[in-house]
Amino acid sequence: MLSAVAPRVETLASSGIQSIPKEYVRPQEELTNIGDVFEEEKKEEGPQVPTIDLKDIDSEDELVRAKCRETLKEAAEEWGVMQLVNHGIPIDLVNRLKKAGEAFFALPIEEKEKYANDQDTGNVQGYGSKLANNASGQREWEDYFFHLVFPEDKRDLSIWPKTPADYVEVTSEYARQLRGLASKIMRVLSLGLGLEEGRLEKEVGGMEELLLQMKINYYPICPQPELALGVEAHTDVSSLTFLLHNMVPGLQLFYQGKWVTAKCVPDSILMHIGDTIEILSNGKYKSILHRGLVNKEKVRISWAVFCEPPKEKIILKPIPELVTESEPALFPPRTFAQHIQHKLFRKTQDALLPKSP
Ligand SMILES: O=C(O)CCC(=O)C(=O)O
Ligand SMILES: [Fe+2]
Repeated sequence: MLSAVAPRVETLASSGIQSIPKEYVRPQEELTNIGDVFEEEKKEEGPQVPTIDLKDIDSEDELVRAKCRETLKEAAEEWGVMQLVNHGIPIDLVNRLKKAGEAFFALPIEEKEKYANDQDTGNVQGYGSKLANNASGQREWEDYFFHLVFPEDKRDLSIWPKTPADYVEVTSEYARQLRGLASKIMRVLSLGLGLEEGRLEKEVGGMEELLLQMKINYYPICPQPELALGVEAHTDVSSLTFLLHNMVPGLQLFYQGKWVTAKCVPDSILMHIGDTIEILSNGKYKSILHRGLVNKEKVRISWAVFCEPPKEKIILKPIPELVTESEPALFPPRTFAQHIQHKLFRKTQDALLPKSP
């Protein structure tokens, strides 16, 4: 049995190694499609992640409003991911949030270790590095800080960073504002399915039960970025995920059989439709496969907020009104916890299957 204490990728990265340990090297099939992320980001040809302007989402003018909402709905159906601009969250607040996260990660590793989580005892909140999750021992090139940020009465402020001093205030305010944006988006997505505007919000637990979990992903510089991934390919299990980053490219989306690199759009928030809404919408809205590349020049940091339904209280399944004879339910009923288990199980099974030549 391997020790459960994961080494910090930051420690490895700053040790001056020229080649990365084999646990970080992706399998052969994957290595063929990992390119230089700066080159990839420059590419103008081919499909691009849609940018959705939310300026008119609540316009008094019915036609203007409808047009804005339609573009959001179409992007959710076609891509399941989009860059939101004019999202209503003050840019100054976003910048303060990023500064706070950067200041925390700028602390010496020993300081950050005081916040280390303990995955063995189920203490998932805090500073950590992902343990290898299958028999092959495969690892990702990142460290992270993970904690619940909303609803406020479910937070455990004792594990939040005490440095910088404004971390709690700024992160709390961002979470509050993001919770409002999530409601707004879910109203539009509900109407887009021909449902009452409050329906998706209710299906995922409403103000009391929908949990906002923040994960600050810290991707150190990597001496062999063509061999590693910051985050391996996955879909988010959340209802919605909101993502900020420090303007260093890395995120790729698997669209129409190809990896598309997300451009860095100033003052935007990238939003994913997660599995939860894909299931509720019976596949009408997509949860897109994505991954993160690393590079050898710049540290990348991203702030993901996963809006998650409660683990056990809600059974997720396609909303009955959306299931018809010609469009049967594409997903069996499962709790959120069961859904996560099911994905893990499938992944383990896949890892056990012999690889095709
Ligand atoms: O860092 C990124 O851009 C993506 C991170 C991600 O997909 C995740 O944390 O689920
Ligand atoms: Fe993700």
